[in-house]
Order: sequence, then structure tokens, then C-alpha cells
Amino acid sequence: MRKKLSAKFTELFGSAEGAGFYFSPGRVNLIGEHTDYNGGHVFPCALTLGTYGMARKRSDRKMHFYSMNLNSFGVVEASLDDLTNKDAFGWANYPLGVVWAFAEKGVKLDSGFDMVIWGNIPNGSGLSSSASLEVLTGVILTDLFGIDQFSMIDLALIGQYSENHFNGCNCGIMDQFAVAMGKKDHAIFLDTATLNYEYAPVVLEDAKIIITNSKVKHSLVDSKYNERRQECSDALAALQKELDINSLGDLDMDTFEKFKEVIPNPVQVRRAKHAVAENQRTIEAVKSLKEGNIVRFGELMNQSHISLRDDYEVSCEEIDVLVDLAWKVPGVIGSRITGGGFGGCTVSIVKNDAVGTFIDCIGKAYKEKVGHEAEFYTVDIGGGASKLD
Ligand code: GAF
Repeated sequence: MRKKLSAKFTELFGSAEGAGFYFSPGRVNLIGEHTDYNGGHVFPCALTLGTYGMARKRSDRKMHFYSMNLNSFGVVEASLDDLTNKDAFGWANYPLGVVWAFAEKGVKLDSGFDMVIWGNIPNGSGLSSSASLEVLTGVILTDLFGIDQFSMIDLALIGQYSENHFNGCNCGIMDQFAVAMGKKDHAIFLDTATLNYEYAPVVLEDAKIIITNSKVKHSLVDSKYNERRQECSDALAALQKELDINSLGDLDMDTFEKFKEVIPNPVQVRRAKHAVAENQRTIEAVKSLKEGNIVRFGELMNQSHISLRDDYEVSCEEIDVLVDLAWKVPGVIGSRITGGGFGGCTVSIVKNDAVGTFIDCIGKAYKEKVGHEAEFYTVDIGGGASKLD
């Protein structure tokens, strides 16, 4: 990979001498969906798929961004003197947003830089290619400019800040946190209210984690995401009139059931119910995993899907086809939608000896029902974003 990036960097910028080489992963969330902006728990892990970058400081105030995946954009040129989001910049608004967020946090770069990236996170799959790129940029900037005041958690928060305020998606912290703090063979049990976290080993002796890509991404994902967030925030405001709570993550199901009628809007009741129940499920799922009770973990994954489909309404026909098919394959321990929703991927835990059948049966039936192929990836859990040697 280094060679490939180096050759492109040389072609575009004369030589690759003195350029740093970096990697930032994508992520898959095992359980705990749409809880991260509700003060709840999440349980994601970093993938070995991700975004590679090569970058070097310049002596002027220009920034050059080039993606080997989205090469139709050519070299995007921006200036440190105009850190604003522009439609024409396309994907480059993500790294540019991080430069902007550094400046907002008081760290203004004293020169520009050149950056070339290449990634193998499937486009639009919901496996966090934007968080990967944001955290990659944070790692690049701290390294190139010798900035030492930001921890990896700060870089995650800066990535989220740039996505919220520069790129208009009101996302929570899960994706950037998983990308920045990932650890090989571990998932991260994160309390998004406090940012306390714990690594839990994911050692599935006789099973594998399989991601299935529906290869659909429905439009308005960001606006529907922001709408869900608003619905939860309105439900919380109604509950706060009766209860001393900071977030929906502070509630257990019994208390929620007792007080839910104070939420005036029935749609908001369902959204809040999902947030509360999913948080409880996530806590129980991690406990089950630690106790070696993978069967219970799988049941909770299935319940998570039903709740995301019926109460939170972030699934879609194609994803429901994949999950329904998966539930019927013997040897599937659990299967659910993963990530923000409205397309993207499912995550399933599948017994080793059922993986072949899983891919064959679901692959064929999905093509028949939906009209195009799904893609399957076996998950290898990798480490967080870093400079490579
Ligand atoms: C997207 C967001 F970016 C995350 O913050 C999280 O809310 C997720 O959707 C749903 O769990 O990936």
C-alpha cells in the first residue's frame, strides 16, 4: 500500500521524500445502535479495513487533497485562509473540516500540506469511512505539525466536532471513538455519557463475525438521522419535567414504562423506548459475552434489530431481507442491522461450519429478491488509527 500511495504522491507532488504514511480503520458496531447521542452504551470494534494516507507539510498556505478512490475530483486545493465547506470539494470537506476544527480548538496550522489517500472500506456501506478519514486527518496533523496536546480521544472528539459543525451530520461519538481507540481482537464497551470505556476480548472460538453489505444507501440518510436525534431530544425534554435525568441512557425499562405517557407524541415514545431498551440490551450483551454466553449475545442482537426496525424505523426493505434470511440459516447465532441505517450492512455471528451455507444461501436468495448481489466480509478486528513505519 505504501508503494501505491508513494507512486501517486510522487506523480502529483514531485517526490514522496519526507512524507509520512498512516492508517485509520473503519468500524463495525456489534450492538448499541443509536444510543451514543442518548447517553447510552455502545459496543463497536475497529476493522482491518480502513483508509491509508500519505502526507507532507508544504511551505505555503495551500492544502492539496487527492483520493485514489474518488479520483474524478482530481487534486482538491484549499487554503488555510479560507476554511469553509464547499460543495466542489466533495470528500475533501472531511479532512478540511478537521483542519477547521483544530483551528476552532486553538491550533492553527502554520503551513499547508499535501495528502493522498486510498481506502478499502466499501463506499456508502455504513462502516464509517468518514470517521476513518476524520481521525486519519487528526493523526496526520498531530504528526506533521508536532502537535502534542491532543490525545487519541481528543482526536475522536475533534472528528465528531468537525462532522457536526463543518459537514452537517449531527452524529454521536461512537464511530470516531472506535476508529481512534480500536484494539486488535477487542470490542470497546463505551459509556457515551462519561466516555469511560473498557476493552472486551472478542474471542469466538467456533464462530465468526460476518458483515453483509446490502449495497444500498437510501437518500436523506443524514436528514433522517438528525430527525431521529431530535425526536429523542424532544422525548427527553418531556421526561425531564417529571424525572431528574440527563439522558435517556439514565433510564431503565421499568421507569420508562411508568413515565412514558408524559411524552406527548407516540412516535417519540417509540424512539425513546428503543434508546432505553437498546442501552439495557448492550449492557446485558457485554455481560453475556464476558460470561461466554454467546447464545444470549445473539438473542440480544436479534432483539436489537427488531427494535431498530419497528420502533426506531431506521431499517429498510433490503436490510430486513438480509436479516430475515440470516435468522433462518442454522448456525446463525445473531444478526442485525449495524450503523446509522437506511441501507448499509448487517452484522451476524455465524458458527464456523455454517459460514459457507450462510454466504451461499443468503447470497442467492438476496439476489433473487432484491435484484443485485450482496457482499460478505469476515471481520478481523484491528487496532486504532496510527502512523505506520
Ligand atoms: C452513525 C453515527 F455516526 C453514530 O454516531 C451512531 O449514532 C450510529 O450511526 C448509530 O448507532 O454511524
